[in-house]
Amino acid sequence: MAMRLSSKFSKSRIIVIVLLAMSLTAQETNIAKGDGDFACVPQFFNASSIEVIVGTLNDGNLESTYFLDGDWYNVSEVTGPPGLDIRVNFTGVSPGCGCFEFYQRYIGHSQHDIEVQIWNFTSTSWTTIGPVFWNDTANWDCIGLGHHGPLHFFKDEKLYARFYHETVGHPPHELQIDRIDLGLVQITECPPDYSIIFLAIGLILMLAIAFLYVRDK
Ligand SMILES: [Ca+2]
Repeated sequence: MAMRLSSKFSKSRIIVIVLLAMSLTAQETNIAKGDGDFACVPQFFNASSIEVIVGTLNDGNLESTYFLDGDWYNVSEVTGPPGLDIRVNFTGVSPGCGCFEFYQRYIGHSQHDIEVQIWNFTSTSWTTIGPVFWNDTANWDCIGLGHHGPLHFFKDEKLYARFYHETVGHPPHELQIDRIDLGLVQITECPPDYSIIFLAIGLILMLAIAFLYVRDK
């Protein structure tokens, strides 16, 4: 039988069958990666609380951070150190990949910056994920939580963030924030990886085509 199979198949026919099987597996591999209509769609969470630990609250409240509407949460630095400490807590969030994003304007100084930090439940310490630089023009910042699912940032569906000016502050400096949210792709809701299943289907189809070809000859 093996001799008969090899004698009946030209190289070009074998290549066509193999390409067909590879095409099937490649299509599903793309789906598993999250392309197209099957992509993981991020969820956006508003903060559940915001509190000035260090600094002077000039204007705004929690609701000010819900919408991009010109209603700003506005805090001035103090001499410190630290010069500023604003806690932003999220509840009802499950571990996932994503970013902490906010629309802000930092009226400060080019040599000052504020760090965005997330509470690490594993090390029980703050982890710096990125800076907020001085800028006169409001802009979006989206600071990633990590590439592989930062599970240590989540506990009991909670995540704690803070804006922190570690060094001495300057009272005329202000951090103004119009919107804050946490954008997450929930790991458990991503499409399963069907690659292995479709690889098997592709191989079975290839063998079936080969069988029919030999039988009909
Ligand atoms: Ca607002």
